[in-house]
Amino acid sequence: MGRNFTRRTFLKLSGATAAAIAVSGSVTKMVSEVSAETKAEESQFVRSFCEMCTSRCPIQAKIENGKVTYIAGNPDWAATGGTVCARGGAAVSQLYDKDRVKKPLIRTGERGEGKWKEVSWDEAYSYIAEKMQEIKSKYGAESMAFACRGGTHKAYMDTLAKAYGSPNTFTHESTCPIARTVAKEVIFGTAAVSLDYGNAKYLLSLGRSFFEGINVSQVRGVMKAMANGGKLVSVDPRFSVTSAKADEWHAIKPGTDLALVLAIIHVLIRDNLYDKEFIEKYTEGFDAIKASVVDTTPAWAAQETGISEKDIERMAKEMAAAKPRAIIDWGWRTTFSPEEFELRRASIIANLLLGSFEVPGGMYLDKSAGFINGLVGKTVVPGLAAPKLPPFPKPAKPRVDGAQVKGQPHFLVPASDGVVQEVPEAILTEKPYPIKGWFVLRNNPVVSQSNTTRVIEALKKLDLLVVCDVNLSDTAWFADVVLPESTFLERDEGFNNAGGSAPSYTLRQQVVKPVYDTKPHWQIFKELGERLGLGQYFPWNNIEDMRAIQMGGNTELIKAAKDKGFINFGIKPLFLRDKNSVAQFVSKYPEAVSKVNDLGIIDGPILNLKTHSKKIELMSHEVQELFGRPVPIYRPVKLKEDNELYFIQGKSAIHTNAHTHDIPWLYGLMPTSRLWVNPDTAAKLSLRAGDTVEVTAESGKQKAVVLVSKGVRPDTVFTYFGFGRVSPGLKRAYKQGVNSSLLLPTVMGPVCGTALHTAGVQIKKV
Ligand SMILES: Nc1nc2c(c(=O)[nH]1)N[C@H]1C(S)=C(S)[C@@H](COP(=O)(O)OP(=O)(O)OC[C@H]3O[C@@H](n4cnc5c(=O)[nH]c(N)nc54)[C@H](O)[C@@H]3O)O[C@H]1N2
Ligand SMILES: Nc1nc2c(c(=O)[nH]1)N[C@H]1C(S)=C(S)[C@@H](COP(=O)(O)OP(=O)(O)OC[C@H]3O[C@@H](n4cnc5c(=O)[nH]c(N)nc54)[C@H](O)[C@@H]3O)O[C@H]1N2
Ligand code: SF4
Ligand SMILES: [Mo]
Repeated sequence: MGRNFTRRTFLKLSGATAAAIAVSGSVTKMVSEVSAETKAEESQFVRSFCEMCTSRCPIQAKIENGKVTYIAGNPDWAATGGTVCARGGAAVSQLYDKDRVKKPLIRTGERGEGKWKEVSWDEAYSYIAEKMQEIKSKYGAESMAFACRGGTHKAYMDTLAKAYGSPNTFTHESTCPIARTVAKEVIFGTAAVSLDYGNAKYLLSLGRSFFEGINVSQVRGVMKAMANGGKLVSVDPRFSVTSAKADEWHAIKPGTDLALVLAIIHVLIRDNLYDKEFIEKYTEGFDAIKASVVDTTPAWAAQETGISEKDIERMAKEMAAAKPRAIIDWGWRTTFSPEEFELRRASIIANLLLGSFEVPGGMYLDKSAGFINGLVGKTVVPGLAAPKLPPFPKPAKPRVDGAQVKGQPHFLVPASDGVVQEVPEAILTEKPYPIKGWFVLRNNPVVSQSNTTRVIEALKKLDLLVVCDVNLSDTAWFADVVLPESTFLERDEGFNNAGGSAPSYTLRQQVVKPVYDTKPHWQIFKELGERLGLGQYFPWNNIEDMRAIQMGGNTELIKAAKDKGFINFGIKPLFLRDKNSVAQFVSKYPEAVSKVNDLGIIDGPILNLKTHSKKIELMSHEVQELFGRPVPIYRPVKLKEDNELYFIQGKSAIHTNAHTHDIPWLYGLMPTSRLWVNPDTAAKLSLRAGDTVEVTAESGKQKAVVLVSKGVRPDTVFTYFGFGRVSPGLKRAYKQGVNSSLLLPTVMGPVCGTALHTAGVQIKKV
């Protein structure tokens, strides 16, 4: 499983020299080349992929004397260049943290009192199974909800939920990117569309915080584009690290980005700067868009956004000059204003007007195994197979949030994600029916959902709360049972689909044996399933069985993945409308030549999308029918009262969401957060840097220490997300900094159920 590495070679490279040089990707590459050549007795590097955030970068972990001592990027993974971010490197500190949950816990005191007894796994399973059966017989299986953040664990969780009989499975997506997901589905008939940053000539970020909301491959893509002369424009109410690195920073008024995008579309159409040929051939609904932007002039948008008319005109023209390699980023966390859906679809429409689709430096359809096999006409890349399972029982009731339920407001939200904020609502209101039990894994809704106080109130009403986490998270603090999962460095897993512009699979491998009495999620779900009499839905014995199922028994591929940490199939990034990349693809797979048209491109798939018209839909009949919104229209939203300040948040480069703040190394680097206040605002309120203020919103109050900075608009305050933790079990992070979620109301945007992370607040010195 590990990379072979002799003790002698290792010693040669260890010590100060290796420590000094090992940070660079090229050196880790050198190390791995040495190791690959050397047949030896000892494994020193194990390849896997990181789980310190959702980017899941391929890594290699160095082991010395049975302990992990260092995490580097997988040197063979081109997109990250063998690098990791600070959080990835700090996985070691999470692994050996003495404050982790070491054994399953059952609550002995009142909920939230912090009184627990350590129990065996057997006792924990019995307790959970008994309560789950009780909930099923008293209220029906649908009264049990299951939530995780998406990932490799989701399939196991969903299997347990469906086998048990509940339709209510959730991810955290409605608190994150659901608006762009639904926008893509409406326009392309699929959400599997990505952006090629590396080849972009013009990149407009509407609060996409590349250098703090990190995905290492994307960061490197943006850096490559900039190094090649590409322009980066940051539109953000605060001076983020991305704003600092950008060619331009525009401190937009929060919640008005849609006006900017509609003005850009206006200019592109008004001045005939759009890609007419592309629009005519591949899209539907241009006339409706054209009619809708007649009045969205730069002069109008300037009043809404605070960005000057001249700058907006110039931006649109510069984008047109850079087309098709120009991108308005569709965002990652898409939760600023209630009109997120419209903002994200307008951004995609602007990109389409620029012809920025299936070309380098533009948007592209993900090239999955199925996609590639379809082009070639036979299987050249294996898809990830799933175990054959008996049919699931039909749930007695539809989903509690109405996702994909006809006639319900969340009809367009994928049922595989749902609208997770509806869980606390259903617990509290018992509408449309009560939720009585909640199984939460790798998700911390007490901090990551809005209105912490209300979420806690809901948790207190549950008959059963099971939390599977690596530490005593804010949600775990209120649980009946805490199941400690082995950290990602301690667990083997099946394959993870890591494809984008070409198919690839990464493999998670156990780097060291669990330090404490913990288990991997797949084992937890299987064992709990068996305890519930649902063993037939987990028809495999161990993870090797699962890997074999996924790879259709291809042992060679499994071996290759274990050695390398991933498998790809030697396919270079494929952009269907780019002659060179198509030629390259056809030289590898000559069978695909029949798909190439007279222009030397492959456009069959673009003309055969899963939309109603089979084309790209600029105007949506479906959204028209359901919501009376055929095209994006600017609807001004009131996010604050006159005497309030906009309250916005963002990711810090050092921490992940509601996860890492208690991890010793990362806590050491950034133990707390401050509230950014503009000097003019500070002067008005007689505030100085370091003062403590009370921040008041409709849903609660928080104390915050002020940072006076011109890096935020005078009408806005900013803080990094994930601080102010409420679990005393997080001994370091507890109550450090601002819990932004406590200040946010539970508001859902129309069309896609996205959460809202902007609120109006008042601040006063205390
Ligand atoms: N280091 C690190 N990396 C991460 C994460 C992490 O927690 N830490 N989390 C990962 C996850 S889950 C995600 S979703 C991504 C998030 O990646 P992004 O979505 O890029 O990052 P955020 O910081 O959430 O983005 C918010 C930015 O938008 C600005 N903003 C707020 N309101 C507005 C507005 O109305 N208009 C505009 N234009 N800007 C606004 C904020 O000031 C902030 O800079 O990062 C991922 N990577
Ligand atoms: N106010 C406000 N709220 C926000 C945001 C914001 O900017 N402002 N951002 C939103 C965004 S973009 C997102 S994505 C969500 C994220 O919020 P969540 O979906 O809750 O995800 P995380 O915070 O990444 O991690 C959740 C939990 O996973 C645990 N965990 C970590 N590794 C493992 C593991 O290997 N196994 C198990 N079982 N558990 C593990 C962590 O300890 C943590 O308790 O928050 C959203 N909420
Ligand atoms: S971006 Fe950082 S924390 Fe996230 S997976 Fe990659 S290395 Fe790990
Ligand atoms: Mo997110």
